[in-house]
Amino acid sequence: MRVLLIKPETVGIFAYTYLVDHEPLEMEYLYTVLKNRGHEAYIYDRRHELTPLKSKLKHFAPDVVCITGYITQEKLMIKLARLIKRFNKSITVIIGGSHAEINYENFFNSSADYIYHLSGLNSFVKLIDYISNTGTTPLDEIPGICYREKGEWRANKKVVESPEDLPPIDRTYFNKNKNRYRYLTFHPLALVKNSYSCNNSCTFCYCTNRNSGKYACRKVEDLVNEIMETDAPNIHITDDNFLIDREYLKEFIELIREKKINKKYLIYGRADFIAENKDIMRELKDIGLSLVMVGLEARSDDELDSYNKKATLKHNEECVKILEELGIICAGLFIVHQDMTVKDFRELYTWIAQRAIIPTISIFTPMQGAADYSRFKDNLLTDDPKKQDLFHCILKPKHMSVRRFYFEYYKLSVKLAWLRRKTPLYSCINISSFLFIINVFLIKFRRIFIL
Ligand code: B12
Ligand code: SF4
Repeated sequence: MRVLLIKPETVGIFAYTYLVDHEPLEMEYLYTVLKNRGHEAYIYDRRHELTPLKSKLKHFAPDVVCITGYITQEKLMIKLARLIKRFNKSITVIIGGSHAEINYENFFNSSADYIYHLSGLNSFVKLIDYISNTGTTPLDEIPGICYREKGEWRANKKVVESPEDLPPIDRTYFNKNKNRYRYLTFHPLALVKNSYSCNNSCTFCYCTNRNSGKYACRKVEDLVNEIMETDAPNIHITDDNFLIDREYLKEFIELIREKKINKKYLIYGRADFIAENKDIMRELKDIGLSLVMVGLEARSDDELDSYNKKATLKHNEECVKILEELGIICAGLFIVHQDMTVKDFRELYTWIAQRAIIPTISIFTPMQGAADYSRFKDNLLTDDPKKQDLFHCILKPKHMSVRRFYFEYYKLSVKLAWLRRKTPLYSCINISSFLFIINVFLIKFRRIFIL
């Protein structure tokens, strides 16, 4: 079969920069699985490829189209599915990805034939075999898929999976396009997926509920082998929390040394682990750990407790100190919430400004699929999924108007960005970074007329 793999265009602020741009790893996995089953697959990354959808469908003539996407892309994914069916209703359309995994019902009003709601790909293999008439598993026995039966959607049960089942990835697409991919000065940059879910349960977090809430990771040797075989000097391990197990990390460090791998690593990690495991952090720095995205979230224990963070302000303080001492970039992630006063915004600025942190500030968002969602869902100012990008105020602020809240939020973000403007991490930002915005506007304008 011929299978078209669509990575839709970015929605929101990330569309306006090429300074944070990642390979379409999920599509490279689907490509690998399909190639291994003898199918012809093509990655159509609409963030970069300007060919209109219709021409792509005409020239590639797919039997099946797979569409991925995040929450902000929900409407776009539905629209793409509709246009594909309008072009040729015999094309089978499968929707999947992080958003569909938990919120698959949101796609019941789409023209898709199947909705895929798992993290792993074992069921995808079964589904593809079913569609190509080479399989033995009937539809109702394929876990993690939704399909229509007599006009009604039917959702098969989920299963808990492990990333150990993912196939060794085929990086042909990455190798062809690697110069695109970067995280600011870390360029070229490859993504490596090593785990599903997280074993903590912060109430705002969507990721922890994936894979039915069960954390699972790959064997260290598999991770290290993939890193070794990936032709990129910078590796972003996408695990929601890579700093979980001391013994696992010791083995990781040992293997990286043994195989003499010389790369830089970007990871996500928790403040409490960093605060309590300085020795491991020192070793990780020694083998190339360069940046940790760490959810510091707030500057008081009460706020941290309200998120069920299970880490304290003391951990945060210690974590920032350790990362500074070791020369690892602390990319601190913070949340501003709707109970904050103007004074709270000011104090948060001061707290961050006084410490060695390169911050990203998000607005508290009860994301559909996160624990907090049911608590707040009746009070949301909008149910537009595009606004669930962590940069929109979708709850009514307690002490100010929504407009004032945005003003305080942008003031805080811009002041902090200005304060950190000389950090080496931002040294790649120059005038051409801004010219790129014009380019994006032109592309967006063109897509109004030809999608
Ligand atoms: C790197 C990253 C980014 C990169 C972009 C990466 C990229 N290549 O596009 C950047 C920094 C730009 C980014 C931006 C955003 N991101 Co982001 N990002 C991630 C991160 C860390 C890794 C994603 C990744 O590449 N994973 C690797 C791939 C292989 O795994 P996967 O996507 O889970 O796919 C697996 C399965 O889902 C399946 N699959 C995927 N698609 C399909 C399709 C079909 C048909 C099938 C059958 C299967 C299938 O195959 C894979 C096999 O394991 C995740 C968190 C995480 N740890 O996963 C958040 C995450 C995906 N991001 C998220 C969000 C919210 C955003 C933003 C909206 C907002 C923000 N402030 O970050 C923007 C939106 C940008 C956009 N696309 O419009 C959420 C998505 C939640 C949701 N409900 O969709 C996540 C889960 C984090 C979170 N905060 O909860 N992100
Ligand atoms: S915020 Fe981080 S530590 Fe908390 S549940 Fe999510 S991934 Fe885990």
